[in-house]
Amino acid sequence: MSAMTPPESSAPAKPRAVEANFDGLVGPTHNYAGLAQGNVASAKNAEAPSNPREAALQGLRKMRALAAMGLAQGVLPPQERPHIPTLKRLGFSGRDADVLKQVHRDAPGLLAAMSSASSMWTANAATVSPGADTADGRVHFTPANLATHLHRSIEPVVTGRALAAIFRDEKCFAHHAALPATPQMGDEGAANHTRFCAEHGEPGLELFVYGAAGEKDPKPALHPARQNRAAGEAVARLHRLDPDYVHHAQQKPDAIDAGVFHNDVIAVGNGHVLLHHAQAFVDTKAVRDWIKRRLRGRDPVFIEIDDRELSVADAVGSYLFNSQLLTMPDGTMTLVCAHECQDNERVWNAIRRIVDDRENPIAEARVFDLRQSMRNGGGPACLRLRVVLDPAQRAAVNPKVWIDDALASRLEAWVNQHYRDRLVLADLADPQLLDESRSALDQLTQILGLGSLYDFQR
Ligand code: SUG
Repeated sequence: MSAMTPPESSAPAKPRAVEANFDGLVGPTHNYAGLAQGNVASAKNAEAPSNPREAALQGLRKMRALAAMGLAQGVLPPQERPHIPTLKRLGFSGRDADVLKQVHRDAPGLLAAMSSASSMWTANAATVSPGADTADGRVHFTPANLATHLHRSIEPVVTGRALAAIFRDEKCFAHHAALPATPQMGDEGAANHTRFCAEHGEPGLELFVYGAAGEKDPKPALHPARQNRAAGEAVARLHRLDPDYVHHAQQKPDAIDAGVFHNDVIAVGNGHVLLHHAQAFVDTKAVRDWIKRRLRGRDPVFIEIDDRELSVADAVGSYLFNSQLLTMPDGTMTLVCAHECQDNERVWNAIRRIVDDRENPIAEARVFDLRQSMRNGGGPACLRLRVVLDPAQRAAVNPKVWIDDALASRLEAWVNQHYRDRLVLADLADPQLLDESRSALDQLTQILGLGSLYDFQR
């Protein structure tokens, strides 16, 4: 051994890959329009007044807290709403104020759809596969086409631009176009995609959950199945995943009818842990057997909650399974839940049971007030996109989007300066709201170093 070689004990620990969470910043037009079919909270709160300022601040408090817990926390920008270019594509014309006046008069439903702040739910922004799983070692991104809902189907173009502006380096990141937006190819992104692994940087398994596939498969009777099997299959191909480590599982149609419009409303996985309700999958045994067979380097831990402990209605009302399950720097896991979990005694008892059980690594639950988003059916896990990054990839991310106390404070001040604290549907026709939103977003692209992201800037 040469004198230059340090003894093994003093060798620096190998820098590790981390899972970063990129939360969607709530946009200035956050409102309750009842647009989402099969989403119980969206229907229940339709036409209630919203508070965009509080919504954005609630989201920022969660981001700030997770960064303070030692986690890699990023932010994704909201989109430009109302979206005048789409309204023009739909035949409205004239100056922006004229367009708003006409659409408000002739097609108020279209105005609401073009004004939704739904891009805040970044679990639906894209599907992301870490470099440890892809054939070329790059992190792959496919924006979701969100084909089943008009208000969401207009997100992927700007989502793709935002992801490309943040994950710029082609040596580290591969960006795909959204899949064709057809009824056979509905793709809702990471909300129906779960990765299992021994450590975040190790090769993992990717589980794609779908609501609809072939003619012969059972279908929900009341609500749309928003994710198609063919979409998951296409994403797995695009991301160059090893088919041996990919599994496609069907969601229970009855659960979709009971308000489980995405898999992340009834199951959450992280590392070697899967926490799920008994009603999540058509074939739970097949999912578990596949994970047991394929997971490398660790035995999986399954935490199942059955109907006796919690009904699907309790799961949908509390969003327990939409908690974020996060690996802490010390290796234990923390469940980041919505306040609604604490409000329901049965749910809170289930969480206490999970945290007290030494057989699983979940050691703590943290509760956040995200009520503004929850009233539209968006919980903690809906608000974030997970991106596993090795040290070189992490260093290649646009540095201005990482949340620390300074950026959180800067964004809070920005929200307080630009956002209204009350919005009803009639306000969406106010040209002043459009101007306010554009000047806010113009400033935001500078704060986050995103260049000319929005149509109004191009
Ligand atoms: O697509 N709500 C969203 C909520 C998305 C939640 N995401 C995940 N589970 N990952 C949706 O249903 C409601 C908008 C309104 O009604 O105004 C809405 O789009």
